[in-house]
Amino acid sequence: MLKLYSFGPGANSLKPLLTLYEKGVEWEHQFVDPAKFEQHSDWFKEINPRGQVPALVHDGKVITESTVICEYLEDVFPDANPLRPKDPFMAAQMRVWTKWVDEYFCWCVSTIGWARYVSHIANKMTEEEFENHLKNIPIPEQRTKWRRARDGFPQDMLDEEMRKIGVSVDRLEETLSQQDYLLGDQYTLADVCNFAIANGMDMGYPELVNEEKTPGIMAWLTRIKERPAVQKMFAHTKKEDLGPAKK
Ligand SMILES: N[C@@H](CCC(=O)N[C@@H](CS)C(=O)NCC(=O)O)C(=O)O
Repeated sequence: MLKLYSFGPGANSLKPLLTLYEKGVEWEHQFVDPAKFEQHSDWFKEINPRGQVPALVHDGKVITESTVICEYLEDVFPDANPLRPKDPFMAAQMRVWTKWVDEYFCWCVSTIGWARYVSHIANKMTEEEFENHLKNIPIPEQRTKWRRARDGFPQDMLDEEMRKIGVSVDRLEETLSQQDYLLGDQYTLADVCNFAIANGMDMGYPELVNEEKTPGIMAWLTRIKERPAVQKMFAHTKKEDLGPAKK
């Protein structure tokens, strides 16, 4: 039994969704509704005490951390459309890319996303609702992030994160202007994990990601979106189709 808990096709949740569709295995999806803060509910924290998605449950065992989930799926289903190079050196290069997403690229995009979008959710609550809600958030750093989403992020922090987004875009373009995928010809978890964060940047950051400045990234995004598994995933994994999360 394989069950994924996720916010649907975006950011960290997108990584295992893409991997599961590429693998074509039997699995079940449970949508965790961020609008209802279901990631901080007691039932979900029993699955992931950190109160974050995605989380995978396989035969009663819980696997967390989006990139780790993808590697786990690769280990359990190695023959179904391999997404990790067999060559140890190339596998190491893949992990340099996935580590970079998790430690650098994802964070700057996330902070700007919180300032732009999560701030609206945080500001809809009354002071009392907000303070009560904070008590359900298990990670102290996430509590700070929620507070900043409500009160405003320091401008120097936003400037620095925007600078890092620029660095990230340049790094991706440098490679993708020369080859189809991040490791060359093979589509791997390096692409899955970077795509999960980069998808939509042409709309969110049109001044940075566009046909003129970053043709390599644009072609790579299109190439990935044209993959049958990716098309199927986006067609099937709509938030509204999944309904509210149930225990
Ligand atoms: N390092 C974790 C990060 C997970 C994460 O940040 N999840 C976000 C969604 S992309 C989340 O659950 N945010 C809700 C919250 O923290 O309140 C991973 O890669 O899985």
